[in-house]
Amino acid sequence: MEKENILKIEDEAMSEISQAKNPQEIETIRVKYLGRQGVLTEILKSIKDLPLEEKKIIGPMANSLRNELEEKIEEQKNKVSKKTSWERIDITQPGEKIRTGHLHPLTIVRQEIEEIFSSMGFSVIEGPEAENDFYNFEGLNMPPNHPARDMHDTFWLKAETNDRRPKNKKMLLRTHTSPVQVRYMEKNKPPIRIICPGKVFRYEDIDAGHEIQFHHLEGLMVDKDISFSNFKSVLQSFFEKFFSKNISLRIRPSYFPFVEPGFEMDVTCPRCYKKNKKECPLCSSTGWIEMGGAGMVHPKVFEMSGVDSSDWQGFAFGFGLDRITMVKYNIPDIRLFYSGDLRFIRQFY
Ligand code: FA5
Repeated sequence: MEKENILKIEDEAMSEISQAKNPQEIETIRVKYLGRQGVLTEILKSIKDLPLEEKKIIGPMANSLRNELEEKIEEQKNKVSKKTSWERIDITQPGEKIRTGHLHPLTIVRQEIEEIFSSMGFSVIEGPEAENDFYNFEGLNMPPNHPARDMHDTFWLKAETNDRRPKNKKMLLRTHTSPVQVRYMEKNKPPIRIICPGKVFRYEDIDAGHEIQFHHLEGLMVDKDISFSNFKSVLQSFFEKFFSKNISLRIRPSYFPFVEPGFEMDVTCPRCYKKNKKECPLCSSTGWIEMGGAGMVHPKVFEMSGVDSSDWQGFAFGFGLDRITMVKYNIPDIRLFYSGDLRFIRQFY
């Protein structure tokens, strides 16, 4: 009889405890079963009066039920108690690193270049990305149907410009940052020392070295008696500071309609400089990397921008910002810059 009674108490007590919703309800149940006059306490008290055979069975059963109920009560108390979040924090655990935002590698390099040129007296000037035909082509000595336009695979826009000069009224996404020199010379008299960084667009096949949207950095210096040696000296100083090592600059003759003479600039490959050139994937083992174009400003460009070329001379240059960043950090593929892949971006903290 006592045995069935204990099993019944066990069923009821366990079910009541697991349904209790707050510490007060749990306490009421505890008192009901385990309090001084609790149901189980009364049974425990009466064990001493039982016959020996029954004592042997009921004693351990009642004692073990008391332990079980105490455990179950503790468990339920933890479940329903509303601990604040800081009470649940294990302060012995190592902290989690908080990630902060940071600059994109192209922005880091752009700022670095701007600082170097600023230290040489150049100002940073920006221009519009949606340009008209005059500034992107005509004003740079590329009238309509000029064959050099073929070198720039152009994204034409549907909009038309209201600028009265271009014979071709169409607008386009600028294919280089050279239009900014024309805009600047129209409004500012020499002497001029500017750099013009920014996005440019070309309708080209995309591969490891080419994108349809990339960045150029243009430079223009106009003053009295400016010669090719000034150009070479400014660029040589820039490349040495930028790559923080002894870099040689190589100038090759080339053609751009807005300069005369025109050049192409190469720098010694920073990866295999003074090492074994045979195994360098960056410069295809030539030891030189093409950085961009340059030249002495064409008298026609001066004329169209309102600058008297008999008084003033100047040089201009333009290189790929993406390209120079790839060389500096040994980045094998231009597409990584625009991939949004955090594993790549996070290397530039
Ligand atoms: C020009 O765009 C001239 N405006 C540069 C210039 C300025 C010459 C002033 C003379 C005086 P070019 O088309 O070569 O030049 O482009 C310059 C650089 O941009 C190239 O040397 C290369 O480094 C980079 N470049 C060209 N096309 C791409 C492309 N699709 N993706 C990434 N970089 C490119």
